[in-house]
Amino acid sequence: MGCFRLFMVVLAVGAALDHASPSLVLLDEYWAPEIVLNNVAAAEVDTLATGDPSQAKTGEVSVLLANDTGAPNVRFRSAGMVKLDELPLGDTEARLWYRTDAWTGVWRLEVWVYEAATDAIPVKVLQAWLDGGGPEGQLQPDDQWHQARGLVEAAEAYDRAPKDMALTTYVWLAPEEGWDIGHRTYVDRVELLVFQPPPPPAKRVHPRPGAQTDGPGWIWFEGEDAVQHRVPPGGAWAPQTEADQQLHSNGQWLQYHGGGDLGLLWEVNVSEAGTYDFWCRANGTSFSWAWDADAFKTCTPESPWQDTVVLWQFAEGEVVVQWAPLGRVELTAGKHLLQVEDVPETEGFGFDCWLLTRQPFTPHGLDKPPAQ
Ligand SMILES: [Ca+2]
Ligand SMILES: [Ca+2]
Repeated sequence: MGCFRLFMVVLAVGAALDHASPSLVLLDEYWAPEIVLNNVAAAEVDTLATGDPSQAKTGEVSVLLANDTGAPNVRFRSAGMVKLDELPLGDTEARLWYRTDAWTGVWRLEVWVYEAATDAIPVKVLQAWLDGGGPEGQLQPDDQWHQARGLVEAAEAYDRAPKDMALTTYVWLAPEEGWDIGHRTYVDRVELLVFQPPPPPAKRVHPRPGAQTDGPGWIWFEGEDAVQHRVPPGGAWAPQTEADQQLHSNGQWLQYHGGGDLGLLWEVNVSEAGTYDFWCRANGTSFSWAWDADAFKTCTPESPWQDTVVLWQFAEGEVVVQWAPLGRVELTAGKHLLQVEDVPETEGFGFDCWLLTRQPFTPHGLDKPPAQ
């Protein structure tokens, strides 16, 4: 183990910190030193008995490790069970709280497990070099509580250990440096934190101006396939992840948040003249629309929006996408223009898709009317 390795570990941890999930606590309120080496004295500390709550960082109990010579080297029996397949390598961090008056070594935290079918004695499956926050990962000897952290990697028995069963666990604190420094060092809450990788980001959806999907008696077209619009690029309500995109027809909508004089225009090619029910899937906003040279009609948040899907929730509200029936429209065969104006200037809007149908239609998310 060298400084380079420790440095890499610290870098990787910093990059992953934003996506931590709840942790698996291995040691906190029960400390049972089992193997004690290198002249360390190890004793559970019950702060209710000592009367000094500062001797524990979490709860009431910690452990005190003390050396006059040697180094703090101790294996604990752990109350926490571990399932290795819940601790993905590269996405799991080991953490512990420490408070030392003088020890400036570096600890390697090892996780040992016991599984009788595999080995007759506990074996080492995981390890992490802990960055104590001092120079080159050393502990900080200021007698204050600090957290030491390190990414977990496989140790020698990892490959043969069962991955899908809960295993009796041991935690070994092994000193890497810092020999023959007299010290008193408290340790509390040893835990493993699993990072969740960031969700897959949204993929680019390229506009196809004038595109439409024709079924028997219906025409479906996407908001984002407008033939013209006065909507700036970007916009705060664009889907950010693949999961966001799955809530939008064609993975996108034409949206914006804040801005004046915005307008939108779609074109459809009607193959069969007739009377169509006209539906809009949007965010429940107000807007005016007109087919060709017809008079503008108005949709408002009070219109009968339905089939609501919540896209994002914020402290001050939520963004939804939902369907609204906009009445009937008589269309001849051939090309027709749908014009939308009067979208809100200060509140956001988003148009996901439109439907013209001569079939009965009950909105259900992204479901198009039957193909037959
Ligand atoms: Ca504790
Ligand atoms: Ca869409």
